[in-house]
Amino acid sequence: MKKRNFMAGILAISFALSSAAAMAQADLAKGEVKKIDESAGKITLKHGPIKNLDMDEDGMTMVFRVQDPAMLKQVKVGDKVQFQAERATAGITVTKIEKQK
Ligand SMILES: [Cu+2]
Repeated sequence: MKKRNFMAGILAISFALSSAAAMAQADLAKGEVKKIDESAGKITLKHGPIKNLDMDEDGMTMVFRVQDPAMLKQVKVGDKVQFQAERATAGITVTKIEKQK
C-alpha cells in the first residue's frame, strides 16, 4: 500500500513537470529591444502579452533583469525578439531570449 502511494506520487510529479515544461514552451512573448544595460544586467523591452505573468496589454515598455548577462550580447537595440520571463525575488527576469525569425 505504501509503495503504491509512492509510485502514484512519482507519476503525479512527473506529469506536473512535463505539463509545466509544455506550458513554458508556449509562453514565449514577443517584444522589441529598446535599451540594453550590460553593466546592470538589464534590458528594456517593449512587449506584447506575457501570459505567465498575467500581463495582457500590448505595447508595454518595461525593464527586465536577465538571468545571464551573456544573453545581452545575443540581441541589440531595435531587434524584434521572442522571450520568456519569470517573476523572481529580484524582479521580473528574462530567462530566455532570441531574435524573432
Ligand atoms: Cu510589462
